[in-house]
Amino acid sequence: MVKEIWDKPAMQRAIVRITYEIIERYKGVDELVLVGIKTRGVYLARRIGDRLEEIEKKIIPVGELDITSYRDDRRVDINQEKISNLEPKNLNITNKHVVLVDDVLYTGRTIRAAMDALIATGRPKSIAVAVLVDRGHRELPIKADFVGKNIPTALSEQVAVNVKEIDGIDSIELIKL
Ligand code: 3GP
Ligand code: 5GP
Ligand code: MG
Repeated sequence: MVKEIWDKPAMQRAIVRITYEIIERYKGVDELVLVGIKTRGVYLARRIGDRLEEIEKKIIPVGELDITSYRDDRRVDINQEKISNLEPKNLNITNKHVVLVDDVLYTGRTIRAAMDALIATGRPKSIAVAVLVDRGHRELPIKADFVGKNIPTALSEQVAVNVKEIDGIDSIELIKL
């Protein structure tokens, strides 16, 4: 069973709100770097970055992070060298306020892995987390600083976050398996 929770305008409003919350928190954007977690977090980070640039009239660096080799539960080979896939390679995060952006926050393991991957690359002044959906069920002491929507879920449910760049449509659906 699929239930639509948010349509495109609702998603856009959440992104605009998160953008203003970021400006308020950091009192501007001068030391800000956004890092989107692949795959869909990247598109959300770009949208927040575009909005920030429109409002603040400044360039906001937006990076992309692939945390696969930093996961504690998915690593193919535990001895495999961890590859920090922060792109672009010349993105400087040292002494910056980094906001990690992802679509869904669930157990928190992705964000933990992302923090490891970031710290292997530089020494940020601070790290915060922005997610479109917090679906609960944390397994680690991790919280989001900026949340589009809290959607309490059962373990048997999934939240489908569709972004037009990949899925052809912007929407959030709750899927009961
Ligand atoms: P994303 O990489 O675009 O964020 O986690 C890998 C992909 O699987 C994610 O896409 C996510 O959208 C999707 N996914 C859907 N439901 C789940 C789920 O319950 N757990 C995880 N880990 N991923 C899910
Ligand atoms: P965590 O590591 O916090 O358990 O899960 C977060 C990551 O897994 C996110 O990058 C997200 O893409 C994916 N994820 C976990 N649960 C869901 C879900 O219900 N829906 C979607 N779309 N992604 C999920
Ligand atoms: Mg994701």
